[in-house]
Amino acid sequence: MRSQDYIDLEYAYGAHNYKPIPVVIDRAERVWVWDVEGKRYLDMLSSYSALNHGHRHPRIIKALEQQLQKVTLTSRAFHNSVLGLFEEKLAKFAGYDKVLPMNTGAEAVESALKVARKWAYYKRGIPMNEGNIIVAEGNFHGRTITIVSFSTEHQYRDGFGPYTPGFKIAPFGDAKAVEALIDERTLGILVEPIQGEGGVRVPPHGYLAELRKIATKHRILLMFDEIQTGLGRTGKMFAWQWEDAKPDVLILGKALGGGVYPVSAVLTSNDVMDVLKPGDHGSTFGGNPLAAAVGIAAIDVLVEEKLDERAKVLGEYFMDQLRKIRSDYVKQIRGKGLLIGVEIKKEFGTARPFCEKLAQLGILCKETHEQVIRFAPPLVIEKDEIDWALERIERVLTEPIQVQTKVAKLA
Ligand code: IF1
Repeated sequence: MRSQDYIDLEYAYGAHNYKPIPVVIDRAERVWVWDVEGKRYLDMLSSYSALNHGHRHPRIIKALEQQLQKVTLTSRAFHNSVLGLFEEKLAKFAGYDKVLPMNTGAEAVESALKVARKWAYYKRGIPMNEGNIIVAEGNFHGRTITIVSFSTEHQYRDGFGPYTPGFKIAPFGDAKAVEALIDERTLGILVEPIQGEGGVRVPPHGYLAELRKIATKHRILLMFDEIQTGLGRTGKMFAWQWEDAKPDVLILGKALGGGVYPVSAVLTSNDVMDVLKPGDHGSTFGGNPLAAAVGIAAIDVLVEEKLDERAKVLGEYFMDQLRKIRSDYVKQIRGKGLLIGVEIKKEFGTARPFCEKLAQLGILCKETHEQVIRFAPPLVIEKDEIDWALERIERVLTEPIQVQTKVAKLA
């Protein structure tokens, strides 16, 4: 079968909820992937930052293979011989008392919202079922009905109502606007330290620290969704460390599974997590032995290979080199560590054609919010591989491009 055959099958039998770049990946190793025709590509999306360790990291594969020979799934009806080890490692690594192990990012966000609400009603004296949480305009926290209920992106909400109440929207990056929205029923603030899907939007320095002060002052929970920014991606193990703004609730996912398995978690204090009593919350796969084994290896590799430091040094280099490219198309280059966005001026159409051209030259990346090319390679990338990419990126950003405006939405 050829690439097109696989594409046709997905079109014939799969939901059309994505418009993928027409590349059919068949094999992957570290930062490289090969399509079914054997063409090689440099992965600069990392499955939206779930592949910080690169594809099939040997230590993570080894941990997975060893656990596969023992036990894969037990449910939480019983204990297993890996979960406690993972929870201890993760809690100490991130600096929290307790871990709530889940699977996908959206599940972890939903779980954090439940724990925060329960804490508000049972420990903070907010009237039962009356609490509200302040979120940011341009947020992305997943695709469940509650989460899209507070999305500001029309397409993510359209047709999925009625919506879950109890959320207020503040402009991203403006701490004073957040404080102005706090009322006697506000129980928390939920933001991404950097908005990934929002277009790699980095808030003004001091925003996170300001939110930390405001949450402390009003005795409400500061919750950071670090599903995309966490685990080394921005040049620190956690993006909050850029401002020393440690949240009350930290939400992790994606790379916590080492690029081989869905692993997510909510981390917080005993005081907050203790509101959960047996039976209050759960998940068939949450905290399963395979997830725990992979999670342990993912943390070990992050620490021992200093992936956060690599992201900082290589990200600064990558961004500096990108800024040296003289391109009429580029409006702004922004980001932190190896989470980088190249914004294309609207008069030159959307970022999509640039991503398609980059794919033809062997680079896999994806547009976000129409105008932004997102570069987020695995944190194990080497400098010479970034140089290999820069040559091609410079070509695409300086050669004539077929201007493609936003495709008219179906009526
Ligand atoms: C899609 C976006 C990225 C996330 C943050 C929670 C989740 C995500 C900060 C939910 C997931 C993924 C989802 C995927 C594409 C991708 C994405 F474009 F959608 F927004 F990365 F920016 N918090 N992001 O980034 O985690 O349930 O997916 O495990 O839905 O298209 P999940």
